[in-house]
Amino acid sequence: MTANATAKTPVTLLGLGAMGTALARTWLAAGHPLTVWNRTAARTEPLVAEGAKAAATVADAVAASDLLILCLLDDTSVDEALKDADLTGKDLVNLTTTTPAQARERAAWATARGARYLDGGIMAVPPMIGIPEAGGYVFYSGAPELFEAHRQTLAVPAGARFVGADPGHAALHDVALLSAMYGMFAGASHAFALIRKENIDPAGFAPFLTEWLTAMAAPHITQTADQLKSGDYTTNVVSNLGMQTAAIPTFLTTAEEQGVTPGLLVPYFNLMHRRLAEGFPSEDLTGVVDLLLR
Ligand code: FVH
Repeated sequence: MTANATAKTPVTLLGLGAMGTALARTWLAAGHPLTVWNRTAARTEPLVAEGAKAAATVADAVAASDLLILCLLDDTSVDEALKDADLTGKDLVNLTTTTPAQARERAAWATARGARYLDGGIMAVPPMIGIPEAGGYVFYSGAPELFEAHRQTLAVPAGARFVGADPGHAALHDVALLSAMYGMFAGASHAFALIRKENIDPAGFAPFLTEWLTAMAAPHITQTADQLKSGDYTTNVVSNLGMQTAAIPTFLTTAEEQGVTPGLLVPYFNLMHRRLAEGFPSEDLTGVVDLLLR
């Protein structure tokens, strides 16, 4: 072990899937003493060759460091991995994707076992880990003092963004952003389907789609946030609900002409119609947000 390594916080990482392995390599490269455990032990071998210690059991892994980082498949795998572990005095950082309620339950579960708890939601795919210019980061929430204590270590693989003391908020931010992403992917799928049977090169069409979505995204998101905060959905409206709803038949008829099901868009259009019918033609699309709340 080098002098540099002794100065860095020892880390134990449980879970060496695609993401766990990418995370592990960054802590090794940064000189952190790293102990790894994985259910399928063979996955530890490449990392051992790069300088990690492999723990044969979860108990050995937990005993090796005060800072334990989990990157497992789901909440059930966390249960299975840690069911017999003694977590007294440990700092637990759980990067496993969960729901906000699961994160809150896990925080209470960890506290009852004598551990401090921080939850994380990873906003990156494995190739972005350890590459600052790729823009990946991790949302953290839970004990603020725990985040501060480990901020530097946590920032090694990707940016670290703390979003509050409620342990469910990292998961909530994570799922909210991913849900928006899937909505955008749905729109892009519909657009590609519309041109699919024509003599239009998808690769030539792609930059138009990217440019349009990029130009629309920031103003729409900022405006929605401002209007939700003020409660006035008619401020600074550029394209009002009445006008936008009037264009819906064009979108539906074009889909029919192109032999494309409008199924991905119809639920959104229905909410626009509903808000219009409730008497808000001068609003932006922000009223749809309220209609989504049950
Ligand atoms: N990969 C990605 O693109 C996304 C990016 C955003 C964040 N997610 C979340 O990160 C968690 C881990 O994802 P992953 O990519 O590493 O997933 P896998 O490659 O499938 O590896 C899964 C690991 O979990 C272990 N595991 C599964 N079940 C159990 C269990 N019952 N007990 C103990 N360990 C378990 C599995 O072990 P093994 O199959 O190798 O034995 C892997 O180590 C995840 O929450 C993503 O949503 C990734």
